[in-house]
Amino acid sequence: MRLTFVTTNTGKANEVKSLLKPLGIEIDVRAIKLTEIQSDSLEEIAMRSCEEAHEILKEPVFVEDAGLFIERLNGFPGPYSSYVYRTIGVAGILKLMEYEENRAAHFKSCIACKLSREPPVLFSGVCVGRISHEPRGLSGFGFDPIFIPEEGDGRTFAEMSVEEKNAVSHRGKSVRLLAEWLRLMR
Ligand code: ITT
Repeated sequence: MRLTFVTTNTGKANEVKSLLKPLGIEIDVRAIKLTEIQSDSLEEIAMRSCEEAHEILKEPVFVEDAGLFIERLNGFPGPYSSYVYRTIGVAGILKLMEYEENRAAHFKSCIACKLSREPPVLFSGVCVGRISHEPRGLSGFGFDPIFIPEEGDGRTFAEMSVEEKNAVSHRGKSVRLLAEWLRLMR
């Protein structure tokens, strides 16, 4: 079965490929910009994007919507992470958190996969951690330089290899669930 991952984010695509390849699942990546509906729910955004991707490509597809939720900012930027990253960026988030002692945050990943005419199936993963006081590291993408996962040794995601990040990340968890389900569907 051929499966297409629709994303414009090459960082995401690399992580997903690196997770699925060792499990024998080869994917095609298509950089199609889908309509991102305004919603507080990553699940709803992923479902709608997945339906749209399937309508365009008419083949088995999946999409992923992810976000960074900062406790002290009531879950901001959450579903708006992509926009916030493009506008105020890492520096803007650090500024908002400047005098905050509570730096708790989590990343959430939500995958929607549609193989046939059935509605998309959802898989999600969460990674709990905290916001660093300064950016550290050069790998990864987005907010990786300021996120320190709890299940780690104090390094930010951007100081880890793709494999190290995948072992504990929100995306690692959602993609492993997707892979398990695909195995059952074969
Ligand atoms: P697609 O929708 O085309 O897949 P995107 O980058 O717009 O690409 P999202 O809507 O899911 O993807 O945006 C989530 C944003 O949250 C993303 O642009 C990053 O800035 C941030 N983000 C998500 N996952 C991340 C991760 O693992 N590490 C760092 N930042 C992440």
